[in-house]
Formats: sequence, C-alpha cells, structure tokens
Amino acid sequence: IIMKKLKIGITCYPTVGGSGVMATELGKMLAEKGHEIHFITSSMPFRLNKVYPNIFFHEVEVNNYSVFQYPPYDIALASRMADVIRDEGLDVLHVHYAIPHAVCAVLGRDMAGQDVGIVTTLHGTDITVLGDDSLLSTAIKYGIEKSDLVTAVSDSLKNQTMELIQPDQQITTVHNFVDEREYYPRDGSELRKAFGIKPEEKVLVHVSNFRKVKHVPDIIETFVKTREKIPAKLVLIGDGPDKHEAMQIAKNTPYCSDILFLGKQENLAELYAMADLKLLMSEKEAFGLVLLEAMACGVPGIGTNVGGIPEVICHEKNGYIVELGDTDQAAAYAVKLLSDEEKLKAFKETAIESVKERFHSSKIVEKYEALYESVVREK
Ligand code: GMT
Repeated sequence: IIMKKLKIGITCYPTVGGSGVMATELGKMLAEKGHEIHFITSSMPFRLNKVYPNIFFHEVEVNNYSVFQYPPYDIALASRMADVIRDEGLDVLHVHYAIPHAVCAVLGRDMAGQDVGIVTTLHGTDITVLGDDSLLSTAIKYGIEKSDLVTAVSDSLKNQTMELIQPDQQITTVHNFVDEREYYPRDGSELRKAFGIKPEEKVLVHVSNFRKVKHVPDIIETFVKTREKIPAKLVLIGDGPDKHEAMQIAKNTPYCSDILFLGKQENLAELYAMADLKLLMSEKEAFGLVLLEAMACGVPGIGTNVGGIPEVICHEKNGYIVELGDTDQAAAYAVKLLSDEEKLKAFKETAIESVKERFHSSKIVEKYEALYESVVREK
C-alpha cells in the first residue's frame, strides 16, 4: 500500500527536554518519508539542525503589550495554528502535551473553521505534575477528550492518565524511539583519555535537566557507594535548578575529583561512548528517553521502579531496576556488573538489541503514520 503523503503540523516545547527531542526527531523522520512538516512553535526546535525542503517553521511570536498582565502565548499559538491549518491545508495537527498545546489545537481548529485531525501525545509532566493541580485538570481533560486521538509514551503514563483524569477517551501507548543513525556504539577511548579517565576506571553517567524529580543526590550517593568498592568516575551532564546543590554534595564526598560536571552538551552519543553504565534515579519519569539513547550507544542502565522506566529497562537483562531512593541496592548492582567484564559485555549487547527490537525508529514512525491516517478527513 502506498501511503498518502500528509501535511502535518507539529507543536511542542522546542527547548531542551525529551518531549521536544521526540517531536523534532519524529518531524525529521516523517519529512524523510515524504510528508510535509510544519513546526508551529515559539522558537526553532533545537534538534532541527539540518535543512529539509519539506520542513517549515512557523514561529509563534507573542507581543507583551503593557495592557496585558501576562503575555497571551496560548492565544497567539492557537491563532497561528488556525492560520497554518487554513493556509497550508493541514491534514493533521500533532501536539505534544495536553496543556496548553491540545487545548490550543482545539481552539485553533475552531478558529480556522476548517477541519483537521488532532493527535495529542502525553509525555508525563503534563499529567503527573499538572494533573494533580485542580486548576488545570479540567483543561487537561478537555484537551484530551477533544483530540481525535491521544497517545502516551508508556503504558504507565496511559494508566496514570486514565486514573487521574478519567477522560472519556481512549489512549494508545506509542513508545519513544531514538535516531539510530546518531545513537550507536562508538569507540570512546580517545575521549576517555582527554578527560583523564584511567583504563581501569569504570564510567557512570547521568543526563538530566537537574530538576528535583530527577533525584540527583541519589545519583551521587550511588556513585560514592560504588566508588568505595571499585575505581570509577561519575560524569554528570545537563543543567538545571538542582545543579548547584549537587556540586556542593559532590564537594563534600571523598571522591570529589572523580565527579565531573560537564553542563549542557550537544553530542551525547560521543559522550556515551566513554560510559559503562547509566543511572536514572527519578521519582517521576513517564519514559526516560535518556535511558534509551544510552542503551542505543551500548550503555546499560540502572533505573528506579517508577513510571515508564521498567518498560525500558528489563531487569537483569539490559540493566537493573531498584526502588526509589535505594542507593545501596543500586550501588550493589553497579559493582556487580562493572566488576564482571563478561556480564557487562552481555548487558551492553542486550541493551543495543532491545532498542532495535522494541524501540526502532522505523516501527514507531510507522505507528504514528497509521494513527494519522485514521484521523485524516476526506477533502
Ligand atoms: O523529564 C523532564 O524533565 C522533561 C520532560 C519533557 O516534557 O520533555 O520529559 C518527559 O517526556 C520525555 C519524552 O517523552 C520522557 O522521556 C520523560 O520521562 C518525561 N518526563 C517525566 O515524566 C518527568
């Protein structure tokens, strides 16, 4: 069957973060399959680092007139969506986040006076954080119910949304994926040397936006307990509100010089090449895209038994699952794995395999295409 080429609008938060990464990667892959993509966002998505003849960017500008107490971003977005729906004749508008994007899409469609299929993808923060906020839960429910189709990035998020929001709407799980042309295992020995990492040292890595939910202190604690047993370094990548506190904690450990803070980084795949093990000890995590990116580069992970993490890590196969805050257990697993070369090699291989089998971009992009097809209106 030859699939019809579609005109697809995409709205996401374009800044650093898993949902923006996913939305942008999906847009790029859909463009490569011949669809016409229209990003409608407040700024250029940061991963949109290549020119495509069939990707267009519609910037949402918000003027901050002094009469407004708050700049009306949501209204400006809905208005821009309406223009793009009409001017470009969109078939589908795929929005990432129920709040505000799904609500804006519904409003934009109404303003356009022209029908378009609305697909909403839930990424977690909108539900697990905002769903509890009674001021917004009515709007979240509305955005979900008025969408033609709703997806969640894990079964866990799907179930949580059904429980918390109780929408009169079905939710389909579509897992995240990675671009395997960028995330693949490479030789990290030169970079290890450049960072002063000795051959006998194992490298643990954590990547996040350093928000409270990421429990960065647990990462450092796990590392310290691991370091007490084996030579190792901890590489922390990213920036955010808790980084300063994390640096203070690191300073007060006996292994301060083994903990490297690299700040925000672009070439994650290159950095994963230095790593042996990934740590993600979050208290909330709808999926944990960073785990998948690491696994694709041959880095197994230890993650908490939280949200979608157990859907990504298969315990004892490509990593380990521990209870939230259990740094003793996490360190015990880390030491066990990192001091057994054969086991580590097997875990690395299984990690790469499981990404290919369960999260391959081609399969996931096809799933989205089929969902789009089901909401396209006859013109
Ligand atoms: O985790 C964050 O702080 C960023 C957030 C986002 O909106 O980009 O990530 C969410 O979406 C990612 C992509 O689907 C998921 O991999 C993350 O698990 C999810 N974060 C949370 O649920 C806390």
